[in-house]
Amino acid sequence: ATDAATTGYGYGTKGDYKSLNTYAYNGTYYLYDTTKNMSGYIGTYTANYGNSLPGSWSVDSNNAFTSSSQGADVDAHAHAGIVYDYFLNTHNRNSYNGNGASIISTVHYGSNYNNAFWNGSQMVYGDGDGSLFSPLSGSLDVVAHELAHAVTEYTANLEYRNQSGALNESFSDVFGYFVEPNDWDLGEDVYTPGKAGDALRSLSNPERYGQPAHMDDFYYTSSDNGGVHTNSGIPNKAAYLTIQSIGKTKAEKIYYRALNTYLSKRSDFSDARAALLQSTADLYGTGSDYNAVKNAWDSVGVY
Ligand code: ASN
Ligand code: ZN
Ligand code: CA
Repeated sequence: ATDAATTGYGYGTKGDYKSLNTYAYNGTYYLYDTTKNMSGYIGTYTANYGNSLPGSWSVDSNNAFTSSSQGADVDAHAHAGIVYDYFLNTHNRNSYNGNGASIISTVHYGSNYNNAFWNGSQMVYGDGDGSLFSPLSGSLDVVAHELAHAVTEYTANLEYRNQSGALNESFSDVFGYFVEPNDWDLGEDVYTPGKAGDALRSLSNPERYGQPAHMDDFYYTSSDNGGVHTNSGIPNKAAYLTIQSIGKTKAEKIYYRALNTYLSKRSDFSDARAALLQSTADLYGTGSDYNAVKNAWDSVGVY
């Protein structure tokens, strides 16, 4: 019987060809990537349109994951690898726990499910209803957003409510940008597949999607854990202004250091400003970069 890491291929939800790290076992091929330098592995499962987690391994009989129903599996597996590589190569962080933990994804969760989430142990992706969303693993920035929630949980552990929750959301969006920096939008690849040019959120223009971009417009609500997906627009806009000013290469180091070193459970927007300023000072001194970060947070009314 064969029992070995191997390379397969498949097509993503958009029909794009992707090489896949798979594993052959007794004549079946698994979306099971053992090629990373981690104690764990990257594994992709399917819930088969139900709600049990993790579900069953995503497998194929000939290592060609080419059927249209396998597109979500292919994308989740390949995108998880890309996000893993990003944190290792850019931040020297080995998986979300910094210690090589396995990265598990489940696709085909539920029926017409218009969301994706980190459940504290793994990532979960719906297929969308085909109108509001296409299969959510098809978006690299969505996958990065969800895995960044895991990184946040193991670092600052920002409490998922009110301002700390909006920061938690914002760091996930900002890492979504850092992993896929081709535009300022989040989720554009899977949001309203029948409509071009829109997205779930925007870092550069939060207002376009109903989010505030300044403390004057902070949204007080008891829903969504105190508006965590709304008020994230404020720190998102500060991140956009920072990146515009000092560039991605410095900004991503600053954001990671703030999350990993300075922020904690109850941190609020003011604490984020202070944490990012301290991180900037540590890494790049108190000159023009420091002033750019200060100006960004001044612009959104957070002091
Ligand atoms: N997709 C959402 C998110 O990651 C799910 C949630 O509300 N937690 O923020
Ligand atoms: Zn989120
Ligand atoms: Ca994007």
